[in-house]
Amino acid sequence: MEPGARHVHADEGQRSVPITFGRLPDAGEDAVMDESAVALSAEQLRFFATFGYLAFPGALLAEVAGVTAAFEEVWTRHGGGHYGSRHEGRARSCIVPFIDQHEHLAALVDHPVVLAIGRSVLGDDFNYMGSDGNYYVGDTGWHSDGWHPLIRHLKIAFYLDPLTRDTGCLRVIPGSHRVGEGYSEDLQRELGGCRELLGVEPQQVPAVALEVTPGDLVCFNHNTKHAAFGGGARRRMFTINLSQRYPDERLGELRDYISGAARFWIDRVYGEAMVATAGPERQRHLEQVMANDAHLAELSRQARASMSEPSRG
Ligand SMILES: O=C(O)CCC(=O)C(=O)O
Repeated sequence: MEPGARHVHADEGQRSVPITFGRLPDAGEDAVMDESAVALSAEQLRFFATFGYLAFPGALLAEVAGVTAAFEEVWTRHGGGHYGSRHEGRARSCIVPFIDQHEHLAALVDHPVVLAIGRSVLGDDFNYMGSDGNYYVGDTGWHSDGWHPLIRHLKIAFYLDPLTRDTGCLRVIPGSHRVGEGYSEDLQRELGGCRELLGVEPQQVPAVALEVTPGDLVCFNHNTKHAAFGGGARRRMFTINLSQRYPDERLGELRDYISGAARFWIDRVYGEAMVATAGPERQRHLEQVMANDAHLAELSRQARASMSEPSRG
């Protein structure tokens, strides 16, 4: 196996077939990059349920060059930084939606690894919930991306530069995603004031540092506490957010979630390339959000009237 590549076992009838992410299988090899056969192992699913994150070293190795070129192309088309201005390295620049802007990046929603994560953790009918592209600057403090007691949301993060614990890699606090449990509720209350309440600097909070090289994927539950410390002024990263499909009686919660996107001044959740290039499988992961984002345009109009620029995150 190539360095960085990783075997994931998928159930194929009675057999458990190792699927190698990160490179195409050799001729005659058992493992075929047939997305319908790829799934996470039972151990990976249990790890994710228990600790709230998973790492996939080398899962996108074969895609790094194309993905990086497309990432830079989207930024160039947007003036190089936030909201059409240059990236000056003083504050995070952010584009939302991101992968939606480029056919090649939009196709990541159809990638076997992304489908495997989505289907295994969230169900075959999971929702694609949008994406951001970033030039991060410096530290990101501890936070959760949501605090969802019932509907599972996850983020897949693609970092395009090598990062270590002290140069801006993602850190996660294992088990912090478990809403309603004493440990995670304590963290929810205490992390914001960790100096006064816990007597430690944010970068000293016990956590796992998910060091990466390009081609690695990291994935975490939105509830999981995460942060990054020591990053430079142009840390390249983009995300894919996925969720369970919302049951009909909770569609109001889905619309509330979608309302949050108004701060990015967007009228629809998805960008043009994402929708225009969607085949039947991708459409399945777009349809629920597309049927529930009609209110976003008016909220974005209001946001444009009250904000000086779209949100940086
Ligand atoms: O890489 C980082 O600085 C943090 C990423 C993050 O907080 C996020 O995507 O929610």
